[in-house]
Amino acid sequence: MYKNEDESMVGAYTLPEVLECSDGKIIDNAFDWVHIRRPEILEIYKKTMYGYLPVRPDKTEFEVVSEKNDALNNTAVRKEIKLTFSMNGKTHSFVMLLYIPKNAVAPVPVFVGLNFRGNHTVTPENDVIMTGKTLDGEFVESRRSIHINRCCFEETVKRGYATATVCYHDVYPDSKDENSWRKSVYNLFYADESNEKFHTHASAISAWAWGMSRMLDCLEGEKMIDCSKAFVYGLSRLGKAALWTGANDTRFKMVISNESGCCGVALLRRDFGENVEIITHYFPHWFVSSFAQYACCEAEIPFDQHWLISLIAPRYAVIGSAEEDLHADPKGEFLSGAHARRVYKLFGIETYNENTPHPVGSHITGAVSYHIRSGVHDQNLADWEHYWEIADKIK
Ligand code: GTR
Repeated sequence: MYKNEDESMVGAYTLPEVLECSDGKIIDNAFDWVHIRRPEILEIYKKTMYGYLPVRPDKTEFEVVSEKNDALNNTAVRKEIKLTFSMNGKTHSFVMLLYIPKNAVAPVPVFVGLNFRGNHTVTPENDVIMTGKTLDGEFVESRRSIHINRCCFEETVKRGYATATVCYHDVYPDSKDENSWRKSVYNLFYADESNEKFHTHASAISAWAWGMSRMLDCLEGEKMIDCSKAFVYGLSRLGKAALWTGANDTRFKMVISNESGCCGVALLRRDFGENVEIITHYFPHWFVSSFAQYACCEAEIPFDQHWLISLIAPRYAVIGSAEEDLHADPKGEFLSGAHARRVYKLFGIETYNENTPHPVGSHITGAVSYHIRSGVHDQNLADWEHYWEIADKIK
């Protein structure tokens, strides 16, 4: 499959107009943006790309399955909470791992994110419950703590934030296997329709977004957490999910895309890195099936990804790239943030533009922020330094 990673081969492209409504009206104020254009764009994304999120279930229960008051070297209160959803005579549940700073004297902001390989893989603690569906035999004890750098829980807590995570497979197993959606949260809401029919209107990314909103529902019941300062984050495919969560759920005050790349924050029309043909071939279940029609013809997509950042306005959108992560198109990620600026301007907020310098290692701050660190595709301390810096301004 074709993939370009040569900047000199990137041709000219025209971005679709974010402020122009489908009836031709040009939006010039925040009220019309919020009430006319924003809902229109959200609907276009649901129909064309990410599908429709499930609704809230009839019944939700939160059960604390473990609690420890001296977690993370006595710096945190740790809870493992089982979230169980019931609807149409069926149930679905997953376990959330939560750390709250032990010395907090008032409710603290919270980071909310999914993890790839189980809650036990992102914590240094050896008594955290192993989570994650056994997709390929990888959910084993030997993988404990392999990804602690991705979440940096100890440092997050030290800086005065709570932090919560769930394994994404427990919300929707990440596989194009046709039974996956039946093992996902969508199973609660649909009668047994064919895989083909299901994917005309739903996707794994929407399920993951739904899961992060349900995590926030649960956190709203924690008296030491200030949910008016909830920050959703994610790496790569989970960054795509974090963006979609923030677009739908305006309770999240900050939305962090860590190297979300193609169909995340990167501009689709810039022919660089992963493209629609590649992503819909390997991961068709991330999108509604009709999105694959745009393989090799990105210019025909009715939107581009600066529209997705615009859906976050006027809240904080945080974009992180890595220099060597060409697959995710760091420049396309930067430009997407820059092109969202006219929507932020409707709210009287100035954000960075295409010409703002952003050398490797630098941080652009503001309501739309950007950083690019050296190194490869990952989420680590250098990324978190930037996220905490923005979060500290909100705190
Ligand atoms: C890749 C995929 C990317 C990105 C990545 C990840 O294989 O092509 O879009 O999502 O997986 O999630 O690590």
